[in-house]
Amino acid sequence: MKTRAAVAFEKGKPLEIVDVDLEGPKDGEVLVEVKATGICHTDEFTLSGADPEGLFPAILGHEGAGVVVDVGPGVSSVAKGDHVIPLYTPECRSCPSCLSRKTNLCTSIRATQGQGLMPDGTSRFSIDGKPIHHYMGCSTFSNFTVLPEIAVAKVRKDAPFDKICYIGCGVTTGVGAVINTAKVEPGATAVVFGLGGIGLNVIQGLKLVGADMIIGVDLNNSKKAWGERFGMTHFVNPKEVGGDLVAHLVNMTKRGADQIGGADYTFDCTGNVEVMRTALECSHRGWGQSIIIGVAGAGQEIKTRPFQLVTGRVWKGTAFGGARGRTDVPRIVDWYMDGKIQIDPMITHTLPLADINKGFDLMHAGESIRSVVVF
Ligand code: NAD
Ligand code: 022
Ligand code: ZN
Repeated sequence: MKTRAAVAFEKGKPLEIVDVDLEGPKDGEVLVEVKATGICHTDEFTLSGADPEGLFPAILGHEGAGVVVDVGPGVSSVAKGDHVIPLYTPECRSCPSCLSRKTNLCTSIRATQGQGLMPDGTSRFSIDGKPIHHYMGCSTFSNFTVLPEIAVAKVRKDAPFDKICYIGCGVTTGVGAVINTAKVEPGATAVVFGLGGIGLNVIQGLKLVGADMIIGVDLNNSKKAWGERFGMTHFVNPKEVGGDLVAHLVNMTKRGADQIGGADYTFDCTGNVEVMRTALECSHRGWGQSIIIGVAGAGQEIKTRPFQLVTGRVWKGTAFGGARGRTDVPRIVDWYMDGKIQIDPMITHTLPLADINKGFDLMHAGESIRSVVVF
């Protein structure tokens, strides 16, 4: 069949909207009509050429929602007509990682996914017989895409595609980092660095679990109102802090008889390695946990003095909020439909596929929290 898609032919060039050939689903695969897709930083990172593992030509996009329109042989967990969210972190429930219960990083199709291919080692997309790479196993910048059955989460049918697509990355990453990775408890103190599409979801996750003090840190003062909307209790602009940012944050979080200070949990949502150090060091002596969510540029390194860890601080990282997609994503859709979490206000722009490059421009300019393409 043919599908309309935004193709990344070369690094650093705008996407081109063209008709692409798409082969039907093979064993264990499903054909999905993508109804909406968010535009996320990783798409831009890959398109720019900064991602050393980026492959071209490719159909980018990893934050989608749509409807199953066909299934290949052997597919049993979803059927035609089901509403699904593609998963860049699949959940096979049978690989050593899934069985370990210690990680969400399923390994069953990892190698081929990283090569931009389906699990059988081939691509379903082509133009004039030349293959086009898949991207993060999703390729949601296409009206139709093929996915492994283990890489879709079946969700309720009354949820709007143009909102729940954001659960395919940003919402689950932010809320999941709080619930699955940090396991924040009610009454906790937290600092969130970077109040973009991820940090705001960390904030609403913290509010959801009943954190007491939620400090947001951003260089951009316009983010104060954004943070407050989702539960932030205090805002800090590092440019307006005279002196040391760590000392300032530790001072703000002083509690109890010993007045030591430091947050129970801190989150990096910037991808900046200096910020990651600050985030670790402003967490509480003895038990503070700092969660790295931001993806740093290729070759970047983090550092701190070992004393920071010897005195009990913990550095952790998280991919897709530690979520097991097929199990956890449908629950997050329910939370949204039940009004427990917000999505609508974070979707600042909605565009047709033809304007997808404008969505990248808005992200560049810092004018959007999330842009969503509706097919
Ligand atoms: P964004 O650009 O919308 O937001 C980043 C925010 O950080 C902006 O508000 C910016 O003003 C602020 N900022 C930048 N430098 C800062 C500094 N030095 N101090 C304080 N604030 C600063 O980005 P986003 O969509 O929220 O994504 C954030 C990061 O999360 C990216 O690196 C992205 O790749 C990553 N991410 C990771 C995962 C995962 O699974 N680990 C998933 C999705 C996104
Ligand atoms: C999504 N991300 C950033 C913005 N939107 C993002 C990027 C990378 C990861 C997670 C989220 C990530 C963390 C750890 C890994 N990845 C490796 C997982 C593994 O090796 O099992 C990651 C993922 C997918 C791909 C590359 C890296 C890919 O499909 N190319 C989950
Ligand atoms: Zn993303």
